[in-house]
Amino acid sequence: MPRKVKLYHYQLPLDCAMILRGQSVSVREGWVVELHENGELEQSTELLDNEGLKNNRVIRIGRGEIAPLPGFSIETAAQAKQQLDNVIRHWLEQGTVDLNLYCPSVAFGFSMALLTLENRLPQAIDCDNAHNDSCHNHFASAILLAADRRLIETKHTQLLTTSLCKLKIATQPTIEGAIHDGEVARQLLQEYPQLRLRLDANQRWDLTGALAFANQITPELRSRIDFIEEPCGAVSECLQFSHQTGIAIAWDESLRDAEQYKPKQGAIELIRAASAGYANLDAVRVTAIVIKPMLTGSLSHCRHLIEQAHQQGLTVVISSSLESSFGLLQLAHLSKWLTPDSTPGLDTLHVFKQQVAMPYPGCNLPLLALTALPCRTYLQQTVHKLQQTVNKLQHIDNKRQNSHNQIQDINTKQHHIVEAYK
Ligand code: OSB
Ligand code: MG
Repeated sequence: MPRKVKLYHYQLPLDCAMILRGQSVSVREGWVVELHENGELEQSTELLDNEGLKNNRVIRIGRGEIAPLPGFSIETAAQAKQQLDNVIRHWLEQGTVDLNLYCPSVAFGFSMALLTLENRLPQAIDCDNAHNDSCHNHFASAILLAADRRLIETKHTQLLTTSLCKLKIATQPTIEGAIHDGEVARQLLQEYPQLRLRLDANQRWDLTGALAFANQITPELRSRIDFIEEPCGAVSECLQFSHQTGIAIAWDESLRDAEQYKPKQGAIELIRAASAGYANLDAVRVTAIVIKPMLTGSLSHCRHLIEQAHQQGLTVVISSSLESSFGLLQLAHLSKWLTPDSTPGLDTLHVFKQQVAMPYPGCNLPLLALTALPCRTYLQQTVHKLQQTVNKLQHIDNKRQNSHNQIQDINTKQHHIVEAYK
């Protein structure tokens, strides 16, 4: 059963440069891995247009995206690429891989490729018409807002009918910045009475800053804040913040920090502690976790965390790590499948100028086909070697045929000479 892999490389210029944890990023780099394998003839199998059916065999394909995010991923793009080469070679030779051995982006992207190869990603949302409204609803994501009044004004019409959005706060980690962001959050809640907010401070405040923010928001308005992600730099400060303000908090970075500190246990311990409560601090509410699969690891690892969180009664939000439209679409399907009651955080396509491989419903950016990307093909070594041997044999056979012809030539000439002397 020969296998083959294609690896597409993208480098997408961003609409404008972004500062990610102090790193300026103007080009988003990533890969789409495409696994090919011969399979049984099956109705639902995705077929390749011309190559799909060869000698009555079906070639199944599966795809996943690998895009470590600068400033957030523990691996660099170069490290991910090297691991990708390794995992691809291993899969070609063995047909199986142990994804625990690889960095999060490679483990996640490859696991999605394996999942779709097996046709096991439920496409609950069948969407032929990207502009169909009901379809668009299925892809609902929390609208992403920066705490900037002018930018928020441009979304006024959308905000009138939206029930949930995510406000990024703490871009200026000063007390003045915190007060400013608190005012913006308060105005949003006052102006749009149907709106609930998720807030995200990305660990940028200390407790004083976070409290200065909360002070701008009255207790009635606070009840429409679903949670604030990572208000402070330290877990203990986040807990203090919730204790003192009654505002619920959600873990995102802290889950990965805990995992780094205590592999295979740290994240689970933080999740379990959320519902067990904190003995010395009453009224602390940790109500949600955010999972960014690209930063977390294989699908089975993500699923394990999701199950644990659900068991503790926590909300799980699947969230973007600035994937291309292709990766975001897979995340939308994953969210519909694994966290059906929770709106994912996937409103990040606006940072791009193009989409890749698959258009995201409701997004009008031009589409870059996979075939337009630089691509490397990997073949199974055994097949490759066999092919080389066949080539060599053919070469020898050609030579034998040549010698045979020459001998025949000589024989013919000899015959002529003998005839001439008769
Ligand atoms: O801070 O959660 C973040 C995207 C890339 C890197 C970091 C973050 C994000 C998002 C994604 O905010 C959007 C979302 O979660 O709604
Ligand atoms: Mg965040």
